[in-house]
Amino acid sequence: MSKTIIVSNRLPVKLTDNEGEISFTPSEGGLATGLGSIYRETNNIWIGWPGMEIGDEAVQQKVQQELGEQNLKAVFLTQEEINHYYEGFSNEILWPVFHYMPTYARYHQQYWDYYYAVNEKFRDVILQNMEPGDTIWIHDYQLLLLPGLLRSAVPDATIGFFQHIPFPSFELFRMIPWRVELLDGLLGADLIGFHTFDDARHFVSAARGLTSAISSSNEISYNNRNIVVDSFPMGIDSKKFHELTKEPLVREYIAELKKSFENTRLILSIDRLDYSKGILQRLRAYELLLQLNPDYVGSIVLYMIVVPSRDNVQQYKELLDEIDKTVGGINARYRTMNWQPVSYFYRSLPVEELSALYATAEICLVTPMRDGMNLVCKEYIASRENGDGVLILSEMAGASKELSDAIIVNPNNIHAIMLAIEEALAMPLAEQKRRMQLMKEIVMKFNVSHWVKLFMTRLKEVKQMQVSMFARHISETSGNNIKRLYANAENRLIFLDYDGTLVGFSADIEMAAPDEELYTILEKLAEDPANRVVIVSGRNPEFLEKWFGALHIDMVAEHGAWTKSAHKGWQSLPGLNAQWKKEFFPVLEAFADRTPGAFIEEKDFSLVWHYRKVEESLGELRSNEIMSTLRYLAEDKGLQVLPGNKVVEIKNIEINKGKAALSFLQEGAYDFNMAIGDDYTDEDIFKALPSTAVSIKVGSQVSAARYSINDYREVRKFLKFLAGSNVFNQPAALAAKEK
Ligand code: GDG
Repeated sequence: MSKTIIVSNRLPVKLTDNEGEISFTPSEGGLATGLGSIYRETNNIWIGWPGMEIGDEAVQQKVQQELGEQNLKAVFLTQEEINHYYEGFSNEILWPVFHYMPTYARYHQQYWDYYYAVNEKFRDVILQNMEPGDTIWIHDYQLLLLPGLLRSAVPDATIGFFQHIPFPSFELFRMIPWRVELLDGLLGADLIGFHTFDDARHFVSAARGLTSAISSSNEISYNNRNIVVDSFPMGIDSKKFHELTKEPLVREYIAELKKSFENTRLILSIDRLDYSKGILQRLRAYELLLQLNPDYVGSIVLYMIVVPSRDNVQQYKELLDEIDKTVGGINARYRTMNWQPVSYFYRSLPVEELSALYATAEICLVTPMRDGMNLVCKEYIASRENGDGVLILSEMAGASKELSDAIIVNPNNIHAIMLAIEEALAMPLAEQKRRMQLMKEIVMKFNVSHWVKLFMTRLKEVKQMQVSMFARHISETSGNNIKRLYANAENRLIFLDYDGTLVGFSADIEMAAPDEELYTILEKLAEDPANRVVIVSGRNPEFLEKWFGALHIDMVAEHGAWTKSAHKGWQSLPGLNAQWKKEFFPVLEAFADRTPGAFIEEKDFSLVWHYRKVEESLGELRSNEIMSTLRYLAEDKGLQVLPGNKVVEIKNIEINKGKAALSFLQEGAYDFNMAIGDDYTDEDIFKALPSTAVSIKVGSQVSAARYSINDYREVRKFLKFLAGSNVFNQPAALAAKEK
């Protein structure tokens, strides 16, 4: 029976070493609870580092065996590995850059070497435990290379990846020296999940900008595989937090808190010690509040818990010092005989105390500078038994995308945070309840089990989508079938698009000229008297004539505006008008003038605005602008505005590759029809051909074609195969997959 393997840096356990006697307790984190429903079931497992260096092999074996009883499997790491892979690469490079604090990053080569080696170590443990058909779900930034490493070892594995921290904008990500390797690693997954749509968008633009990946909305095509990138906002175990407040121990804590803070209103702040959490800015806003509102003195308290974390790292030590000083300063300046403005704790609390604080505090102040999601704010909402309370939330936390009924603040704006606290303190109960109710519905519904279900279902769908796309790929079997039809036919009609189909895409349109190999292929096809070969292109007749005029083939130029039968002259489609070009040219020129790299190609019956040399997203933005500016005007004049591969083309509505293909079809009785093309405009031919025709889409986009093929190189191999050669040489990965 196939199983699911969860992989994360840390196993969901806490190990304690009692003079060599190692024992462990399950950890209660949100991820552990959410995934508990998976890894504790049947033969599923969770692989990760147990959180402690265990050098002795006998002890390792014992721990491994005990963990095994809980469906857990340890990856043992040395202190050296932890220092470089985890504290070094993960926390001194990826963490700061991904949280928009690149000045904290330390790009040491050694960190990278260990990061790579430890990711390999994780891969090896997975391989020891994995069987065909298993689903692997990898978590977080410590394991960015793992999907790719695993993919190379098991090409058809089902791999999901979820990143819990933000994915920065392309401009920041590109600063990392090993950026391409990191992307290549991540792109080994089938489904890549982030908390927010913005993270997903940033990832897609980094992949497009730094690798050969191409994308269409949230689908990426890379190394002949299709990968989906999506947002899956993580939830908490909301029922647990909701119920917890009813526990007797929690009631006791609540009573104690109420007693100790009688007549004072609690403002709660809970974070791990981290510079991304905005702890100092929060303290400054609180101090400003006291400074400007002396009447709050004695009546409010900031209850601040900072959970120890990474405090052997210099930046964290400095942050801790600074927090200590700031809290000390505020308390020293504002305290009275029987009141202290900040109750500060540097330690971790049992979950019951946490729950009591959530239930008691009137305000929860969550103001990170950046946060992938932030679960504290969701836990606060789930714990509000009376439906009152106010959440102040940073717009830089992923959670702000869902919890829009919080008071949303910019964490860099100390004054705005101060005003938000004032607003919260003054908020009428009815308004508090209205907002809290809306947020609670979201937190209860989009809980952690819902999140797990969404991710796993999507992963299955992605795999199915890949299989159905793969089925259309020309394989050895379908290739042989097509060759049989070809061999048995006496009268064949073959349509071939040019750019992107017979040659690669070049930034310079003059450069994409035919080479020797292509001439040989076309000559071989054309010399067979049973073949009628037609090149159907968007190029103008001059280009086609220069390149193919000497061959015995037919040609269609400008998408059907011009036609030439072998060795006869060019003929234009009757009744075409080109007057409109005068009016449209200046508009396109104005767009080209404000877009470096763009240029206009004027053909007899069409105008083309090219942006293959323009910065990618600017080109796309401009092409959309052109289309919306010209659409109505064009319709009015009987023209069409069509998006193509890095072009926008305006032409007469009568011009259509499909119509051109039909007129060829009507000229003879063909018993084998084939069309190969990569462009939007080739879809018209695919649709115009009879359903028995062999229509082949180049690239992996959605298409009306019956088959697909990867790129122009494969097209050439396939044509050689049809015209004589014995083997259809497909890529090794493709062949392996089909067996
Ligand atoms: C990463 C991302 C993303 C805190 N103090 C105590 C305690 N906690 C628990 C909270 C909460 C968790 O720790 C903190 O979760 P966050 O989401 O706030 O932050 P990170 O640890 O940085 O987590 C983050 C998350 O992954 C999930 O994807 O939201 O953006 O950075 O559950 O309750 N628990 C106990 N005592 C404490 O003193 N028992």
